[in-house]
Amino acid sequence: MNLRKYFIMGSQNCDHDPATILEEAAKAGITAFQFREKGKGSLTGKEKRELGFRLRDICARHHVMFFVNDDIELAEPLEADGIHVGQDDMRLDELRERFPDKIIGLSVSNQHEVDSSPVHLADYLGAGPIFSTSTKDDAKQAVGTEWIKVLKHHYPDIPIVGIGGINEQNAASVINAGADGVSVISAITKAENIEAVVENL
Ligand code: 3NM
Repeated sequence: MNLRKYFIMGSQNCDHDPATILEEAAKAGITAFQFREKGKGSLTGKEKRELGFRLRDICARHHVMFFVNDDIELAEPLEADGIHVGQDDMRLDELRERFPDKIIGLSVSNQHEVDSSPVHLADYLGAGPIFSTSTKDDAKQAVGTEWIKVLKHHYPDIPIVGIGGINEQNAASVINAGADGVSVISAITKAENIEAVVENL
């Protein structure tokens, strides 16, 4: 499982065709992708599903791991490698039972969430927001790279990816804090040169 350069996106994050953006990012060397069709302006139903298939196929061609955010019903038809869930989504033990072979990622933003989650059932943790972000409306308080160190100290065996406000300039500080990878949305969707950004993450 290579989470080093983990691109997340849905059509609501893109000002032109999401498939074109993903194709460029995949060519440039992202190692994982999460289809996160969520929030204002996002697609639902058949349109969401169809976009999911297009994006899944791009990942398959480029050998990029494909994750689905939340949408349990899409994980199977899209043949996702894994599912990423937040604190308010399906319980981890139920998820693990239903998808014994899929990679499960869990977001944890603070100590309280860690204490109230069966963290040991997750295959990796998404830690954030590390820096402040305007991409997610309901993002919690930025926690800084210190949060990576705390998590890594308590769970040395669980891979951790940082998320939230990560870009070319600060990605190294997230990795240096002990993260196994960086997750980004706008650093790639808003990039003028996707290839250069992916390279520098
Ligand atoms: N989850 P950007 S922050 C999807 O803290 C998401 O769990 C977060 O977007 C969390 O890379 C976030 O543009 C948005 O800052 C990340």
